[in-house]
Amino acid sequence: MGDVVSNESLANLLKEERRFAPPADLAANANVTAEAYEQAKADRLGFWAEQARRLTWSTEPTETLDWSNPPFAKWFADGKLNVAYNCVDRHVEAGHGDRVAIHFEGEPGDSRAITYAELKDEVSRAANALTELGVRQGDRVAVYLPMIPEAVVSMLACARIGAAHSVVFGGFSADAIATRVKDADAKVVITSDGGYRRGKPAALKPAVDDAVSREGSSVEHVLVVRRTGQDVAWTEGRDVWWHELTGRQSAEHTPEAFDAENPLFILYTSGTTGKPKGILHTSGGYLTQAAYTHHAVFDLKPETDVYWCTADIGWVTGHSYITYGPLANGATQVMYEGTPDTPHQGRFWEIVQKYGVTILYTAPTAIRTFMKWGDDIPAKFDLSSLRVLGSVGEPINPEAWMWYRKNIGADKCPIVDTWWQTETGAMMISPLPGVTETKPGSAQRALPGIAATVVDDEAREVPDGGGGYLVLTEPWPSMLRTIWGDDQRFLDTYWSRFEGKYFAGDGAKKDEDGDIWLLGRVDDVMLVSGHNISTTEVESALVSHPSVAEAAVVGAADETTGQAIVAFVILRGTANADDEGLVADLRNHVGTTLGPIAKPKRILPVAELPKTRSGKIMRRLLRDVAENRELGDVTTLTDSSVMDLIQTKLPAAA
Ligand code: 6R9
Repeated sequence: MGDVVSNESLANLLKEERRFAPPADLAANANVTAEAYEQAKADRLGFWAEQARRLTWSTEPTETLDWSNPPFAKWFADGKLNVAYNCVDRHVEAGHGDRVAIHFEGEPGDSRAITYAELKDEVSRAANALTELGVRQGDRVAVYLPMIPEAVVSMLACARIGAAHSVVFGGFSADAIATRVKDADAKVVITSDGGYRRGKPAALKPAVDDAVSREGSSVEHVLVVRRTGQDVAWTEGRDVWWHELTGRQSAEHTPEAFDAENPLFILYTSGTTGKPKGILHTSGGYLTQAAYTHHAVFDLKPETDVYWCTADIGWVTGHSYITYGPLANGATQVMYEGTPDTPHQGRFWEIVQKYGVTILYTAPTAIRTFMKWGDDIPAKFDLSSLRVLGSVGEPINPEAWMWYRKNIGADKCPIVDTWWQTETGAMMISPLPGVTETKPGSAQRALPGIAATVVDDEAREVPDGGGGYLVLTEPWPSMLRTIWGDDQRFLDTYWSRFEGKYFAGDGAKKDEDGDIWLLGRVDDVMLVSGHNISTTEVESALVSHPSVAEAAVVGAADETTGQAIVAFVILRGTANADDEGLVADLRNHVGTTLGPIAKPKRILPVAELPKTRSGKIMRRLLRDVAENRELGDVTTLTDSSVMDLIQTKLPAAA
């Protein structure tokens, strides 16, 4: 599967005719206009060299890109900078020390505003603390924390001393921590006693204790933030309280300049098989693109905007669009610890209202959940401060897009559907809010300075209207530099499918205007009676039915058709799961929307779908269920009990 995405089949099942022009006032005052595309096209490297000047360099780079040993890129290689200085100190020096950097909202309702001046002190103390623990430039530090300001402070403290961080999702198990800590050879782990999740304190330190007590662990110290006050086991000599250690440090710390290619972080992506890949990002190029895209795609005005990205810090979205992009740009942002339904289903909208959020960045999975909860919930809050809405993580179904625009964006806010990956480091394909006439469900076109296209099996660029594989055809500043410790796997995974092009692993099509529509991972594409059908399109067709809140579609082995389409659906409030007529109705609805070939063979109503912590549906687990196989690796699931529930739905070999 996956290497057979042909032109005529994948493309153009779904017709979407709706168009939304940018609001006139936004367009008139936009940070970035259509000219940027022209400028970058005329001189791509010159364009990025200019964007690099958004940063403050101790030594200005004279060389933009060194591509002498592709695909191992060096950007701004002879430049030197300190990433934390760029995210914090320089804003204080520019007179913005009193500006709030982070409005922290804890799940239990505690809140804290941290100004740039305070952030500078905290990051400096933490940098001094890590230095006291023996961390040096080039070392690795693992971070296993809830969504609290110390997560951002920890990342910046590492950056400040030139050490690379490796953030591990607070929801992952001891096994996941152990393999990641070992692979990165981390010296220190920063964790907390626990965090608040669904109204209760949830312990974190026991998983770290378990992971670092294993044989051969490289970890010398565990630095523990006190968040919940719950009891923790303590290993003398190894464990250190954050508040004690940072409390006795000086708030002065002179940031040292490091090479642009100094490693900034490693972030592990699970992938579908094999051991997690440690994606390596470096400093100057990464920060340039994170800052530029945050400025351009959200039209950020640091003096007036209140920005909120709802991602977890353990996901790349949290790295680039909570920590690095917004802080490099001097933004004021909201950081929320908990879940969207604690203590009630209007919590997100209450937060938007409380802080006057102007830019909201969230994921399709969250939007579909809000749709399921009902329009009346956001309607109770004042959301009039919002002016730009973002989406990331999965293709956004046109129905969810329309709901987001209408119910959250008052039918006026532009939606920027941003396609990118852990590997790309920053946004690559997205509308620009003051420029693009948006189309529900399309990420549209490569950002200025980025080269993306869609190719067929033979690496030929498909014409407008065609479908195939998404590839990136020119290096970009925030590209991954390698897979930590495994250059060969880096080459094999991304650079060997199509010569000289980066293979993203996503299916995509181009519409008649040349705009790009993402169709999901190529591993998920189904082959039914010789036709490639994208899971995304069948799911979008199902979600466009008034009874369906969410859908996950997989291809299961089938004797006659090769694969048969099996759909798992979550119904909206009033729909009845035992209603035979409804299932027939849904099947016909897909038939009329996409064509008879796309009709699911089976439709199974379920209560929940298996998802990763970043909200992506784990289709391979559903495929295991649909094919009556034992489940594969479930360690990156948010909630593994979901699979038990789904399996009981499925009588063997139905
Ligand atoms: C940022 C992030 C990357 C994969 C990517 C694609 C999917 C992300 C998307 C999208 C369609 C979008 N993806 N954004 N698909 N439209 N706007 O999610 O990184 O966790 O590494 O996932 O997510 O399949 O290849 P990561």
